[in-house]
Amino acid sequence: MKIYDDKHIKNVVFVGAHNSGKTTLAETMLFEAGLINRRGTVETQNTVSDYQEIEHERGTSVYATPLHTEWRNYKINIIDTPGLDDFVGEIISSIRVADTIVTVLNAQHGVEIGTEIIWNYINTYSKPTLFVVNQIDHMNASFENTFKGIKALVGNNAVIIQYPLLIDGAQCIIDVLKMKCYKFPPEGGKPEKLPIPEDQKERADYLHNELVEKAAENDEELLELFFDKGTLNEDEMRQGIKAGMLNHELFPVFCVSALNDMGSGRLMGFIDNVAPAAADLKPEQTVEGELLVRKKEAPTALFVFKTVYQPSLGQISFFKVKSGEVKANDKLVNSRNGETEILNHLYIMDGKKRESVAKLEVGDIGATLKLKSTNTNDTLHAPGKPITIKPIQYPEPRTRKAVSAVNKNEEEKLSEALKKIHSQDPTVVIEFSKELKQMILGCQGELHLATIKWTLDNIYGIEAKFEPPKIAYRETIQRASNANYRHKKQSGGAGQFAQVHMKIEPWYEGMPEPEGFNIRGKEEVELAWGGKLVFYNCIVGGVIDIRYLPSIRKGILEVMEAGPLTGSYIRDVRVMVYDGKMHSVDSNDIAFKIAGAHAFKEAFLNAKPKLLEPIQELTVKVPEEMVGNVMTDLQSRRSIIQGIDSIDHYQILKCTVPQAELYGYSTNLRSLTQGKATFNSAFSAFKAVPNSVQQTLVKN
Ligand SMILES: Nc1nc2c(ncn2[C@@H]2O[C@H](COP(=O)(O)OP(=O)(O)OP(=O)(O)O)[C@@H](O)[C@H]2O)c(=O)[nH]1
Ligand SMILES: [Mg+2]
Repeated sequence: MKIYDDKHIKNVVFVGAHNSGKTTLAETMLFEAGLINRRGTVETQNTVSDYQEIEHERGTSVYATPLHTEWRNYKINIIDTPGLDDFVGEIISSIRVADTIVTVLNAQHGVEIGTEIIWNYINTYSKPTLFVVNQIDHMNASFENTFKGIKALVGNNAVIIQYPLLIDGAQCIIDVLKMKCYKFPPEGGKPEKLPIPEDQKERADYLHNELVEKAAENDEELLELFFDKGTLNEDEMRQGIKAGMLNHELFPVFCVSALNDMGSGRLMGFIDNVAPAAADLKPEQTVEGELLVRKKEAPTALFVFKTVYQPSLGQISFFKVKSGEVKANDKLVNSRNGETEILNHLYIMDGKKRESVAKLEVGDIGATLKLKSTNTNDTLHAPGKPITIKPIQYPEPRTRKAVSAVNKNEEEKLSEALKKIHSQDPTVVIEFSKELKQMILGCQGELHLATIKWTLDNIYGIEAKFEPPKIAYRETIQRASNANYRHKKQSGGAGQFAQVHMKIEPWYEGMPEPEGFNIRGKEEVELAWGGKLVFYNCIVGGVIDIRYLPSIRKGILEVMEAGPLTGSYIRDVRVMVYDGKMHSVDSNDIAFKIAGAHAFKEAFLNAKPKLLEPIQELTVKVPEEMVGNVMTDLQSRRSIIQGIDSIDHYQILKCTVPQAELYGYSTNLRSLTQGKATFNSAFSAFKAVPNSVQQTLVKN
C-alpha cells in the first residue's frame, strides 16, 4: 500500500436520509475503483459496508463503516454512515473527520426530515458538501423537486452540475461543468460521451453560466478573469468550485443511479479532481488553544472518532491523523488520562477486511487494535507535548430505560458491559440513580436500544431487562401546620429525652420572614435534589440548647430524603423550631435528631402534602399534514400546548408534558408520522400532579 500525503488524501463521508442509497453508492464506487470485482447489494447482504450481523438482520446500516479506494493519484477514504437518526452518534463522528460530505438524496422523496437533521450537523462543522440525487432511474423520481428541496435547505448556493434526462428510453446525464451528455447502457457502467442534444443546449448553457459565476464569486483572481473573459475554462471552474466548497458557499449537485451504476464514475472523478483534500481545510485549534500543524514532521496527534468491539479482534479504534505521522509500534499518550498506549499494528479497514500498513501520514484515516484505555473522542499524542483535539459534542439522550440483569448475579457484568458500550458510543449514557435505585440507560431511540440489547446478548452474553424508569417525584406541602413531639426512652442506664415544637410552611422564593417568632438563627439549605429547606431557630429562653439545633435539622433532612407519601424527596419547606424541652442528663444529639424527624413527619402529613412530578418542555417538528394526529396524541398525554410556529411545510409545536406521560414517545411519534417528525425535550420544572394521579401513586 502506497503512503499518501494530505494533498492526496480525500476523506469523504456519505450521509443522508434512511434508504437514500448511501451503502449502494459506496459499493458502486468501490467497484468503479476496482477495489471489488463484483457489486454486492443491500438485499443480498453482501455489501462491503453493511457487513455486521445486525445490519443484515435489520436490512439497514447501523454503524459508520470506513472504506477506501485508490483512484488515479488519490487515496479516497469513504465513510458510509447510517441514515436513521437513532444512530446520530455514528453520523456526527464521521462528519467530524470528513473533508468533504456527500449528502445522498432519494429522488423519489427529495429532502427528507433525515436530510434536514443531518444538514444541521454539517452546518455545525461547516464542512465542504456536495449533494447527490440518487435513484434517478426510479419511476417516481423527480430531480426538479429534489433540487427545489435542496435550494430550500441551503439557499441559492446550491448549483447544478448534472441533471438527468431520458433519451429514447436510455438514461442520460447532462453535465454542465464538462458540457457533455453521458448516455448509459441499460446495464450501467461506462457511458457513451455525446454532445449536448440540441433541445437541451439552452438549459445547459444557462446552468453552465450560473456555475461559472458561482465559481468565480469565491476567488478574487477568478472574478477578475471572469470579468475580462466573460467566462472561465474548466480548470478555472474547478478551482472556483473548490474554493466555494471550502467557504461553505457553493454546494454542487450531482445525479446518479447507484443501483444501476450510472454516474458514480463521474462523481468519483469530481471527488478526485475538485473536492477538497485533507490539506485544503483550515487548520484546527486544539483544546490547548494552539493551531494544529498539519505537517508530517510535526508532533503526532491522532483523534479517535470511532470504537468497535469485535469478539474475534477485541477493540478496534478508528482514528484520523490530525498532525504528524504514526508508525506501527509507536508509543503515544492519551491526553485525557495520561496513559501510554502502544499502537502495535496499524490498519486500513474496508468493512471486515483489514490491511496492515507500516505508517499513516497526517490527514489519513486508519485503525489500531487493543488500546487499553482509549475511548471514542480521545486524542493520542506524541510523548512530551500534550495535544487535545476538540471533542465531539454528542446530543442528549432522547429516551431512557431502567436496565437490569435478568440473572441477578450478572449485575456487575452488565454494568461493565454498559460502560464499554458507552466508551464506544458516547450517545449511550449510563447513570446509576441513587434516588430511583435504578441503572438508567439513555439512548437515541427504540432502534438504538435494540442494537444495545443485541450487543449485550450477542457480544457480551448478558440477558438484560429494560423497563420504564421510575419517575423522580417530589413531595411538598400546601399549607402551614404545627407539631409537638416528645422523644423519651428509659431503659436501664442512660435514657434519651428530647421535645421539639415546630411550625412548617410551604416555602417559595422571595417570601417574607415568618411573623410572630423570635428569630435567633436562619439557615437556607440548598437541597441536592432541587428546592430548599429553610430552617429557623426561634427558641426563646434557652429551652433547647443551641448545640442541639443541628441535630433537629439533621432529623428533618433525613425525613426529606424519603417523604412519607411515596418515599420521594421533599422540597421547598420552611421550618420554625420555636419551643421544646431538654433534660440535663438524658438529652443528646441522637434524641433531638429523632424528635426533630418525628415532629417534622407529623407536621408534614397535616400540611396537605402534595406530590410533584417532573415536567418536560417538548418541541416537536412535524410536517403540516400530520400535525392533527400529533396534537391528539399529545392531548392524551396531559400536555399543555404553548405555541405553534411554522417553518416551510413544518409545524413546530411547543408544549409541556409530564415526564411520566412521555414514556415511549419516540416510538409512538415515529409510527404516527412515518418517521417524518422529530422532537427534543428538556426538563422544565416540578408541578403538582392531579389528585387522581396522586391517589393512585400514594396507594402503591
Ligand atoms: N431504484 C433504485 N434503488 C436504489 C438505488 N440506490 C439504492 N437503492 C435501493 O434503496 C434501498 C436502500 O439502499 P441503501 O444503499 O441500503 O440505502 P442507505 O442510504 O445506505 O440506507 P441506510 O443506511 O439504512 O440509511 C435498497 O433497497 C437499494 O437497493 C438506486 O439508484 N435506484
Ligand atoms: Mg446504508
